[in-house]
Amino acid sequence: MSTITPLPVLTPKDFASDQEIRWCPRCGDYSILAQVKKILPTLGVPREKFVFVSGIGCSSRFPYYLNTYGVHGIHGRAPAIATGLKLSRPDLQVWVITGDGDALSIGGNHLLHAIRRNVNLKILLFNNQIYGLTKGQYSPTSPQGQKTKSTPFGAVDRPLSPLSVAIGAGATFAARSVDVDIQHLTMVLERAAHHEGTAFVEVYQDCNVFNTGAFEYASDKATKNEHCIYLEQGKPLVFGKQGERGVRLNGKGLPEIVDVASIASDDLLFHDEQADDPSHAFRLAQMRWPLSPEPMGVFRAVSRPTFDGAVVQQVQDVEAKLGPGNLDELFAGAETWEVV
Ligand SMILES: Cc1ncc(C[n+]2csc(CCOP(=O)(O)OP(=O)(O)O)c2C)c(N)n1
Ligand code: SF4
Repeated sequence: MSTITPLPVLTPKDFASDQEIRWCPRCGDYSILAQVKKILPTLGVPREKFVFVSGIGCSSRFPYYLNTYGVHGIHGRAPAIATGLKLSRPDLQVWVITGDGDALSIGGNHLLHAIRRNVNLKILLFNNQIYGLTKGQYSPTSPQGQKTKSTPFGAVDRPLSPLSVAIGAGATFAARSVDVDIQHLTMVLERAAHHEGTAFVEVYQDCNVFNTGAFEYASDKATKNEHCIYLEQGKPLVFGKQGERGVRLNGKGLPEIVDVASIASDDLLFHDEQADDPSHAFRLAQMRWPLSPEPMGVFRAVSRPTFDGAVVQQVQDVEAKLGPGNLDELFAGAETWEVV
């Protein structure tokens, strides 16, 4: 007779490490860490199966502060390191923590390919629209005109939208939340944690030292409903204190703002995160404050085969047909040469 030993019941405290936290007081990173610690014990995954992989930046110090396995990696390379880890140890739940500079400047290439391949990773991009660790240079998400240490007269180039990049690369899960919007962030993190494939989450994060207040429009409880559309599957896109304003598509297929009372409710744009075609999600990702109300929540959640699943399957199929491979034979095989 076999006995099943139940997993110990863990709490957020069990996921706190003994490391001294080096973020500035009131940095938005604290709130994100607290919400991640809150959801980890609820996932039914043994603590030793979690790995947090990061690059370089303030946000990338995250793995030190969790009592899980972790890798503080190389600048921009966290998605590549995490891909290798997930391929060699499919039993692990692998999270990537990155910043807007880490993921989209030096790491743009690596981020794209992890998403394109649909590697089973949860990628959290802390977007503070600035390089925090190196003391306030502009980043690929800094708005045009922003004055920073490296753009003293204002940034002249146009910023990237992380969600547009992710959806353009074929993200099977793409979402956005805000560091201090605790309930919303918790919901988004839980959804990401349960997604099979790359779950890409942009978290607006206040760098209160070098770019404070950048996301006040989305974090101020009193006014955020007037600036943000909280996406719900199958529901119309509405916003405003009482949901009195909404979005519909005009004759050119572009979103326009309408008074909900003035049109038939069927004419509003309805959210479909499961749409096979990514156009709807991409259109939402293009809606950015202050030009338009900004969507928050899950933009896209579709099911596709994962890269790691496909590779593991391929190895099994080939081994079943040809037997296990032999690395020594491969290295000493006919197709080698000597450099003299
Ligand atoms: C190869 C290399 N190039 C540049 C740097 C300098 N550097 C460290 S962190 C960073 C940017 C971090 O910005 P972001 O990812 O937005 O993180 P934050 O500190 O804002 O959380 C840069 C350019 C580095 N450490 N290594
Ligand atoms: S510099 Fe900014 S991002 Fe870095 S720890 Fe301080 S407040 Fe946070």
